[in-house]
Amino acid sequence: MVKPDRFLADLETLRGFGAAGVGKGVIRPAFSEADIAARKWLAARMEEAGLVPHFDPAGNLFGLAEGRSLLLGSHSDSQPEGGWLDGALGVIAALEVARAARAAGGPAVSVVSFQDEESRFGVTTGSAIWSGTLPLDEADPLTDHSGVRFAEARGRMAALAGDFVDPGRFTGYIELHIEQGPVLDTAGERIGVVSDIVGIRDMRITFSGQQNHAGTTPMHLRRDAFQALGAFNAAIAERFRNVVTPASVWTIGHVTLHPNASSIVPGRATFSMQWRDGDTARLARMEEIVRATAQEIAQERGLGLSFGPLLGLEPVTMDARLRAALETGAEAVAPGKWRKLPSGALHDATNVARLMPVAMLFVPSIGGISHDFAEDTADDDLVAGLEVLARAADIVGRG
Ligand code: HGY
Ligand code: MN
Ligand code: MN
Ligand code: MN
Repeated sequence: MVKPDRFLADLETLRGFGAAGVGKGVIRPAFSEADIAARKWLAARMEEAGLVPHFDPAGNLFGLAEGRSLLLGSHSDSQPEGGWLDGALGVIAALEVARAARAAGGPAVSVVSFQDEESRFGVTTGSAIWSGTLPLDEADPLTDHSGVRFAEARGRMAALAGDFVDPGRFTGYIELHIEQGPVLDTAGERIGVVSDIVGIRDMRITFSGQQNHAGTTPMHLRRDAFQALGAFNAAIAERFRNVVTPASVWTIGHVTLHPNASSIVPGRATFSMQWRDGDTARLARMEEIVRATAQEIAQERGLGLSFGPLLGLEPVTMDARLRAALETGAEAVAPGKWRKLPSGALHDATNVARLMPVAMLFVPSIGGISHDFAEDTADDDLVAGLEVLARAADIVGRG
């Protein structure tokens, strides 16, 4: 049997690595001191649970059961201003289910905490590398927003790293995660069984204009990189209108102006352009609009334009057998208080789906808040998620 108190205590301990001191928030980006310390603690907890801890070259941490096993897990790195449960919940729940499975004499469960799911460098970098979506030699030159290269960051864990784990030792993958949206919380439901996960495209775009004096440069003579960004943002919203659906989303979340001074006309604007949708064709259509609009605006305004590497993942559908096990568990633990729903957030399961059958389940996020220090979930919903995961693992393992 799973032990909710031990599970909640481990969750609280993990929160202490990179605790932000605001709400229950954490600051535990991939390969940060807090992240590496947390992974070392997780490795020790895995060993205590009778699993063999194993780091791979991408910084992913596995807790390996003997022989073939079901893989449960998520990620333990966080966004720059992260919630305490995003990823951490799935890793700690996996550890608790692995302990219970071992105590019950099987079926065997292994555990994983993927690295850089929060995409400080690539897009869900650690599981993308492990699954072959992103070759390590293509990941190494990727930089974070401050210019640190992935190769340098992963070098901080090189002494711990062994080979990549053979995916063939796992029969499937199930990930417990917070919903990170408003659906379950608004409906007063406790469990979400995921049907599919959206696809994503993410790229950096740079407009290069003319840095100049903010007082003496007449407006009609300016080649202002921020004005180009503003025009781009308005234009894509207009041009997406007859392409997107209410489920389509796009975000300009990171902007660097150069030189970023109030009395200087910005000479350069580099920004992240990210869009998500459940349909690959629509993602491609949105890309055409992004590129064409940026080119038009650069041309009209006499600015330079460059596109960074386009990173992306396709939409994936969850495995029917694993999903059915989750539905059985959900009906047992939260009868009438669960639903099937798509995931608008990206998860490591998207990459693992290239290697084996995958499925996901959600617990509610209070107020639908995530990627924010205020992210939280009621303890009894966290425990309900743990119990559904344990039941599903047992059904699948005995299948
Ligand atoms: O952005 C995402 O969907 C994920 O939480 N990293
Ligand atoms: Mn996550
Ligand atoms: Mn996240
Ligand atoms: Mn995620």
